Parts: sequence; C-alpha cells; structure tokens
Amino acid sequence: MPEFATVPVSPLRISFDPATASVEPAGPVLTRRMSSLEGLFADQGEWKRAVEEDDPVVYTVSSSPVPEIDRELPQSITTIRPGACGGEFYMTKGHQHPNPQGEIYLGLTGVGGLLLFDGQRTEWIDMEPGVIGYIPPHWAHRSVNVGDEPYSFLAVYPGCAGHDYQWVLDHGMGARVLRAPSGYELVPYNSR
Ligand code: M6P
Ligand code: ZN
Repeated sequence: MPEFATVPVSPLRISFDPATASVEPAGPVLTRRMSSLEGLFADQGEWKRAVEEDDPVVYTVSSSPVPEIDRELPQSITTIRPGACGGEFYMTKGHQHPNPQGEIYLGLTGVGGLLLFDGQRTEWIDMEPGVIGYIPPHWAHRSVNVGDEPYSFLAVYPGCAGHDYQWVLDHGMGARVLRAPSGYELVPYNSR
C-alpha cells in the first residue's frame, strides 16, 4: 500500500453551475469583497469610496472537497464579477506559490486574462471558454475580468503549493489592466 499524508480522498465527479458559481459536491467557498483587496488597486481613493458605499463582491472561489495537502490536486472555480475600480478592471488579489509549483487555468465563462509576473518579466494570456493558461512555478499570477459578464475559470494546482499574497503587495504584478476604448490596455504597474 502507498503511504498517504492523511486519509486519501475518494475519486470524485464534480459539476459546476455557472448560474450560481458553485460546484457540487462543494468544498470551501470564499467570497472576496472590495474591502479584502486593500492596497491592490492603484486608485486608493476610489477603492475606499467603493468599500464605504456598499463593499461589492469582486469575486468568489468555489473549491471542490479535495484538500490543499501534499500529493492531492485541489481544484477551484473562481468567478470574477464584471466591473472596475478607478478604471482598473476587477481582479483577484494575485499570489505566488511559496512552494513553487505549476498550475493550470481553464476558461469556463466570459472573457478575462491571466497576468503573470516573475519579478522581472510580465506576461498576459487572453482567456475565454476552452482556453488553458499555464502558470509555471515562480510566476505570480492574477486573473482579471475584462468583459461585461462574469468571468469564471477552473484552477488545478498541487495541494502543497500554498498562497503568498504579501509577495504581490511587495513586488506588484508588472502591469495594471485598465478600461480602454478598444476594451482593455496593460500599463506599467507604477505608472498611475
Ligand atoms: C484560482 C486559484 C486559487 C486562488 C484563486 C483566487 O482559483 O489560483 O488557488 O485562490 O484563483 O486567487 P487569489 O488567491 O489570488 O485571490
Ligand atoms: Zn496559484
């Protein structure tokens, strides 16, 4: 018998309902409101105004029951609402994996993008249903909704990867994604 860190998870069939942004069977559900994105949008005045007005939901993360532990392969579906704060599109906090591991995203609904930053280089992958974005180890990653409907994607990542949010606060993400006449534009992170 192989040795497991904890009791192994049974095989699972998991379904996703885009209307409720939920998975079945369900694991933890995380709701990130504007107040939980402190220090991330360039326009701090607009961010504060939005928090004080109605603190809108920016995104939800619905995880399957597969736990974030060594050897397991957890999955989650993130749904980012459409919207912008000071012209900057709604986005996830973004993180690095403290235990560097690759990750894949699969676009499910809407249109968005995957912003990647390794501390020097910035990359952008346009995401839509059916597109797989690959995140190599050591690249911080953030998702952005650049459309006018919810953007959702499936993420699959090693359970040992972890989430480091401070890295993004300390280093930025290389670029910001702003509303533009053509849809969206990427501008250097510290340009506004
Ligand atoms: C994806 C995965 C998750 C992550 C989520 C939200 O679903 O990468 O691990 O938690 O996006 O992103 P963040 O943690 O940066 O808020
Ligand atoms: Zn990740």
